[in-house]
Parts: sequence; structure tokens; C-alpha cells
Amino acid sequence: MSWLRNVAQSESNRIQLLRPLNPPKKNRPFTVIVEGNIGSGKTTFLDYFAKFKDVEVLQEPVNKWRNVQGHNLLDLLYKDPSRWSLAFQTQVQLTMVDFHTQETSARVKLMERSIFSGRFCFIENLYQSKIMEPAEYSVLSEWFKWITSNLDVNVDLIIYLRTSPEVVHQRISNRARKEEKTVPLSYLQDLHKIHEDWLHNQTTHFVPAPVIEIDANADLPEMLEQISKVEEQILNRKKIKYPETTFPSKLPLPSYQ
Ligand code: TTP
Repeated sequence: MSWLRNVAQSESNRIQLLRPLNPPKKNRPFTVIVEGNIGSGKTTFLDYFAKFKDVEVLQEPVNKWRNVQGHNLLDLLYKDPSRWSLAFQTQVQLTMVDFHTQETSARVKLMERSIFSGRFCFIENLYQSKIMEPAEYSVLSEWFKWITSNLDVNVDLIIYLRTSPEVVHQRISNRARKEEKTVPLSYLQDLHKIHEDWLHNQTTHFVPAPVIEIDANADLPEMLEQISKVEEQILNRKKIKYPETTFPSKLPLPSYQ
């Protein structure tokens, strides 16, 4: 997997918003997305909230990608990324549209990932590292532009599980998901940087909501303690005001490339 090295910092990294997101629908649930590197503990975070009646938890998208009408796209992706990244990321985008638009009677919707991390982290990384062809990148970008301009993909809060690449590398080898056995540290370092620039430094892509950061290098008991501290925030649908977080994005609003 040396294929995902040396992610170049180029101008195309700086996706500008040329148009704001499609306006949110009335009575939309308070929507929270949980982001972070592979193996950062997103599932642990979502599991914690599964016990609350008023929270709709949308998780385990990876299981959908392992069985698309009998095809294991995750396995195909890791075996031959140049061949399969377009198909894989197309499926990710579909899963995320489904998650974003799924109706619920719950007052809070908690999602594992979003259409934004698919586009701003994974697709961008594949393109920058020249695994994905420019024409394929453009097709996915056009879809992304259409979706974000025509559907309600608004979010109210982002939980960013910050980790170090070394810690997630260790966790990934411990959990031994068979498709991921070849994932090298260098790939996780690239994804780490791209998440950091997006959500922590806020210097690359549009950040669609205020960000709360959690130190997800911590072990399970400490993670659960940190999660319990944001429980009230999420259950009470508390909007966060600048400057309590790093929001608003330093990038100008107005639309995607
Ligand atoms: P994650 O969505 O990061 O899920 P996870 O199960 O690793 O999360 P956690 O351990 O924090 O609970 O990634 C699942 C797999 O899908 C992983 O191998 C990376 C891959 N993936 C892509 O290749 N492209 C994408 O756009 C996304 C979202 C994931």
C-alpha cells in the first residue's frame, strides 16, 4: 500500500464553497456527525448513545460496503485501489446520502461519518496521491456538488475524535478486520493530516458545523468519561456559539468546486 504516500498540498486541496448548503428542512432532527481517522473509536462513541430513546444512531456503514449485492467492495478497494476506488467511494457517497436524508421521529440523529469526510478526506486523499484519476475525481465532485445543493445534508454538530496515527495503527492491527490487514502507518498518517487540516486547523475544506474535539488516544474508561461530558450537549440539542469552538470555518462560505 505504498500507493497512498506523499499527499501533495495543492490548490485543488482548497475547495471553496461557492454556494451555501441547501437550506435545512423544518423539524429536522439535531444532527451530529462523528468523525476521525480509521480506528479512532467512532463505533464506541455511537454505541454509548444507542441506549437513549430520543437518539437515532446510524452506524456501521462499513458493513454495508462489505456486502453490496454480494460484492465486498472494501476488500476490492484494498486489493486494487486504482481499479476500485471510484466504485467504493460512489457507494460511500450513496450510504451517506441515505444517512443524511433518513427521516426519524427522534429529536437527535447521530451519524457515523458524513458525506463531507467521504469527499474531503478519502476522495481528496485518493486524488492527491494519484490513485484516483482526475476524471473519476471530477465525476464524484459533480455528484457531491449536486447532492449538497439539492438535498438537506445540514449538520448541527461535529464530534472529532482526535488520535495519533500510531495509536490507530495499533488498534487496527489488534481488531484484525481482514480487509485492512495491509493498511500501513503511512496511509493513516496521510488521513490524519487531512482530518487535522479539515477539522482542527480548518485550513482546507468547508466545516459544516461547530466542532467538539475529543482526545481519542485515551483508553476505553477515559474515552467513556469524555463521552459522558458531551452527553448533555447532544441530548439537549445545544447549539454551540462561536467562540466556544473553532467554528466558524476560516474559509469563506459559498460552494464546492
Ligand atoms: P471508518 O469509516 O473510519 O470506520 P471504522 O470502523 O474504522 O471506525 P472506528 O474504528 O472509528 O469505529 O472506515 C471503515 C473502512 O472504510 C476503513 O477501512 C476505511 C474505509 N473508508 C474508505 O476507504 N473511504 C471512505 O470514504 C470511508 C468513509 C471509509
